[in-house]
Amino acid sequence: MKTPLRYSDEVREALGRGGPVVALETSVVAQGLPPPHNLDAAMRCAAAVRRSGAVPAAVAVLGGEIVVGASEPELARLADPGRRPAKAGARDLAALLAAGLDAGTTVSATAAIATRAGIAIFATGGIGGVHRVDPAEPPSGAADVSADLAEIARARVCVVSAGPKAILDLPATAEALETLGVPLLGFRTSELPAFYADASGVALEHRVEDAAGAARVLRLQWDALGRGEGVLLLVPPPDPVPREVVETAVLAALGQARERGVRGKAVTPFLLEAVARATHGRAREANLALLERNAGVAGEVAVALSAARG
Ligand code: PSU
Ligand code: MN
Repeated sequence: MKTPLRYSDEVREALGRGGPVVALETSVVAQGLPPPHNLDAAMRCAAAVRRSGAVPAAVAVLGGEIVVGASEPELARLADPGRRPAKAGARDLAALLAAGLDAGTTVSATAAIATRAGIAIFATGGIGGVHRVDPAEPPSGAADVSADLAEIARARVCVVSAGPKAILDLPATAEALETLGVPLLGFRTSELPAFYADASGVALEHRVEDAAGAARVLRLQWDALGRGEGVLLLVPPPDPVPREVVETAVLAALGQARERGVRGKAVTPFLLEAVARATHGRAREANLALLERNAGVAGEVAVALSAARG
């Protein structure tokens, strides 16, 4: 059976010559941001990758096919909530393909597809992680942990993000990543960035000062040491919101999610939208800016890695 992957001409050509390519996730388009911000963000990310000298490859599931290098009309189709695109984690891919559906790909699905496609670098806004536990609930032992974490641990990709989303339990997410053996690299920072918040309070042991420094660590991790884990490159958000402002909005959002009984895949999109509303759009502005910044840094790292590997 052949892999149901369809490449854009530009992406196929770039991969064929070992050129720099950056995969972009699209759950942020299909679920993470409302129109018109979602398509706008996708176009801004693609442009940022190009400015760095790399080729953008938006990844999506469209009509039962995995597209690597989705076109603007294809992204517009995904950005239309009326078409009810699914949210694809890595485990959903086979079933969604069999059903012939459309889906935005989360970090976990994008990591799995990038590995399959031979793309080493990908950009997102914030990764999923360990959700906060409701202190009012009895401990059930069934914590909500994003599939992003386990998938990054088994995919040889560098995920460029502004850290785990601020709606999460950041210290617990950092601990989970340590257990999974995923290296954390600060990009000119020694503190774990907190998505759109300006601080997390979680220290980072390792940092790099530029894209060449990041590429050196990636080559040591994968080429020299033969490690199979992905690497998280953590880029501070360019236009952050004060931590206290985010925290107040997150607590209110968590309360609303609890009242409405929001569960499963709907939790993250619900919380992001509630925080955007509670901050009068301020959090969304920060989200859009960091998405573009991460795509640009990912492009620089892809260029450096492709040059170093010759
Ligand atoms: N970054 C953003 N907005 C998003 C996401 C990332 O700025 O919506 C998406 C990513 O696709 C990530 C997903 O994988 O949110 C996490 O969802 P969950 O917590 O349900 O695993
Ligand atoms: Mn979850």
